[in-house]
Amino acid sequence: MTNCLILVDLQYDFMPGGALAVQEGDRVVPIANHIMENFSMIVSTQDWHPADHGSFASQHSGKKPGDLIDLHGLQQVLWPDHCVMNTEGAKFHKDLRIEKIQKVFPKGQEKTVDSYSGFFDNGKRKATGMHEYLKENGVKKIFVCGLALDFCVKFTAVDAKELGYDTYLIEDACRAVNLSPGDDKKAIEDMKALGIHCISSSDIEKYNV
Ligand code: VGL
Ligand code: ZN
Repeated sequence: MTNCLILVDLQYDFMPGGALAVQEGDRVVPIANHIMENFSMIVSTQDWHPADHGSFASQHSGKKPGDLIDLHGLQQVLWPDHCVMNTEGAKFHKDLRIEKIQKVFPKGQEKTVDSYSGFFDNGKRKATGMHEYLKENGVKKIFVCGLALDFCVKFTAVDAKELGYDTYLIEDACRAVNLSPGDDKKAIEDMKALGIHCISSSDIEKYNV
């Protein structure tokens, strides 16, 4: 049995100064590097959008970031342009030990649908291949950390749990967007209610067995 660490979107646009900055997002990088020491299997997601992605407020006249729209049948929060493929903002933080990542799963390339989870787009229309990959490698237990807690981290953990993995969320190795105050706490409560274990990085060795 193999345990796997999933790093979610540790990219410049989610760091302070980035296009969709998450408060203290950069603090996660050294914590993630430290956690990585405990895993033989590590994968990562990478938010990777075309410049005209439908989740960008810039693509909808009269709309601004934070507005809600219907995007081809799904409710969509509009974001500032971020993580445009092959731009600086889409790169992983330079301090992240990327050489330890076995495989990167890009997501959000299809402009008609957003993709918060590392497993599927938000309409569950297409899979990224991550589930296949983890299955092939005999993974049963998944640990998730990264950015942002209340969007891509949560969606990734929820799908992992639904797909049958024993799922652990490493709370101190995440930071939230918090569009509304308290979204971080709500995300944790929602995940706990689904049976996702929410733990601290200092306890990894207890669970990573
Ligand atoms: C994310 C909003 C839009 C995330 C990605 O990584 O949490 N959030 N795209
Ligand atoms: Zn995005």
